[in-house]
Amino acid sequence: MATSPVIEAHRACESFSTEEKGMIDLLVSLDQSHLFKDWDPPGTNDPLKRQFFQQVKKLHTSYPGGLQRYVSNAKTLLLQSKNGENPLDGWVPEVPSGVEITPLSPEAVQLEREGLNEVGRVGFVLVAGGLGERLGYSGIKIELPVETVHHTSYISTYCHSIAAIQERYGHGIDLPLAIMVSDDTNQHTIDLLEANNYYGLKKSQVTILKQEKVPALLDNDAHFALHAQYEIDAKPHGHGDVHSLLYHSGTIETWMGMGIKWVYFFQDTNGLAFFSLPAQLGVSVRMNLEVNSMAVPRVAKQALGAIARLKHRDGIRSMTINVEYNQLDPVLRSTVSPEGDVNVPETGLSPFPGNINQLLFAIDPYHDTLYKSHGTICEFVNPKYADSTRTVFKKPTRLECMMQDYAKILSPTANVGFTVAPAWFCYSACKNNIVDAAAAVKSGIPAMAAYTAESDQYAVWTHLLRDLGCQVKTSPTRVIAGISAVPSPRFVFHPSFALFSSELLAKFTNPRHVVISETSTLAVSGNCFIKSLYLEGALNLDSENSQLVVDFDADSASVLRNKGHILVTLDELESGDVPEGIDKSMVASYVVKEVDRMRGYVIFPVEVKNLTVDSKGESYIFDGMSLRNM
Ligand code: UGB
Repeated sequence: MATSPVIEAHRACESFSTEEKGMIDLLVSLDQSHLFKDWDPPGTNDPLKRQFFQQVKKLHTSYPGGLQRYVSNAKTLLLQSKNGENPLDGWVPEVPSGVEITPLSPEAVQLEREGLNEVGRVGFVLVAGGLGERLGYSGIKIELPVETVHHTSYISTYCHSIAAIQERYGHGIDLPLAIMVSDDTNQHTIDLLEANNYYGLKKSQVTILKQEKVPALLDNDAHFALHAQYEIDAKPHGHGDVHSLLYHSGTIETWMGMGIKWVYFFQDTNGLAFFSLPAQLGVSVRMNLEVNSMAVPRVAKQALGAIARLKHRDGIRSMTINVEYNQLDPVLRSTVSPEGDVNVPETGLSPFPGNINQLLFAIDPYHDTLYKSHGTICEFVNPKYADSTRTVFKKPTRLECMMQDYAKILSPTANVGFTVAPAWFCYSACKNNIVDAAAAVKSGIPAMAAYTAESDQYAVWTHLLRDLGCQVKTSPTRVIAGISAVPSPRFVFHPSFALFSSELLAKFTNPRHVVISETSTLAVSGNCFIKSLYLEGALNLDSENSQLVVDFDADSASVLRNKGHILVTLDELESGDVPEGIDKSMVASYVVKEVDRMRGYVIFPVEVKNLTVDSKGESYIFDGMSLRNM
């Protein structure tokens, strides 16, 4: 008679500790005996068996309520999914009303001004545990370059922005940054921070919170999947883990003790994440919001969660929350709109704005809610079924949770709102690989790719400088690998120079005397001021301490002209048929990297004027092509 895998497992581990053997019993009690099939006899592969028990212990202790709770939650949610139950059943979506911001309008300027009084009391939370499967990058996403003139990474942009906020708007508080990582990103993130001296922050300002994974599920009975014989297949549980980590680590309590008043959540690859923060803060202050989500106009079916007002059929309950894009269409069809999520003809946009997961919470109510809920956020499951009876999965699934679903655990009286701004001002993430992005564009959906993210990073300054009165010309839209964007001019402004729109006025002191051609690149870092400048090429200004004033003699007809940067597509690079002005040998010796393949081009610095002022405290005027002491 064949012995059961469980008895075999106990035999296979006869010399193991009571705790390890207890893990066998735990798994058996949860109907997971299949995990012990074909275990080797005692003495064979014992280290692997021990690793297995360590993994089970970690999965058990890191999930609130342990694996019993995980399996029980999974069975409930899988049954609801099998039965086709709509989690939004009983709720009717309505177009929500939030505060719309037109950047640089008098109202937006006023909101930004009010927000700047508060921005020095913000604690920052970067969720960076995701692997970015849609993007398909081999490293961690926060190391990716936001732009490829100086190759500034996302993490560098974020940390230097926080350092700049602290320096310019601080109240003597070392502004804290919590980074949520996962096993996939933890070590790499720490190595990156260490190697770069925490990008202008003190090590003590940065808290790393590691989210743990959850078991992948094979079927509706919540049987765990194996990755290898002695290893459970474990998958990320979603960015919603951030709330329980902030609670259990005591981070929010510590931040309150430091005088922090706001908590700002943002994602790993949005280089525009800080532009709208002051105005968003201004809205929160004015409307006394405990939760304020940043949103952008959204094309119907775009893979952005939609902000909607849901009213329950009971006539009593209502809430303003994020409805994931895959849920919005069905709930609309089954309630108020048989066509589902469609664009309004006049605007070409869905009436439901897109959530960009830049969430601003007032810290006091957040702390109170965390205290009550321990940061546990409602979960969901999204199995892809392989059969019509909805019993076989195409691949193992798992329970997940989302940080924006925090709004669902608030009381109905909580003051929750949102702020909408155009995407050029606050959102251009790098989420999709180049092939999927091109396919999205064909369907009229924004690419959200490396090329568009980089171009939008430059374009935000074009918008702001033009509004100031500078003459900034733009290159025509260019299609590269099926994705269209405006690649230049390129502005690479370090946060030490300028961060928010309202800061530009003091930096460009005579905007009518600033003329930038469509192919130019202007990179500025530190204590620089631009009085007048006629640029047709590339200029790099850098002054750490002393004041560098660029004052082109407006009467002279001279222009700072050089070959600047030249964009070469990978097709041009491969064929050798490169644009005029670039030395073929420079291109021929270039080794194409992964970040180049992600965007479909390389930007070559062919001729760049560099003006770097040392830290001797001298001031310079840049006059035409010469540099002289004041
Ligand atoms: N992340 C983690 O830190 N841990 C995880 O387990 C998973 C992710 P995605 P998603 O703004 O475009 C969200 O995968 O979840 C981090 C919203 O749900 O890029 O598909 C990860 O590192 C959706 O409503 O996005 O979609 C990254 O920083 C929509 O608005 C962040 O979480 C969409 O974002 C987001 O992860 C969007």
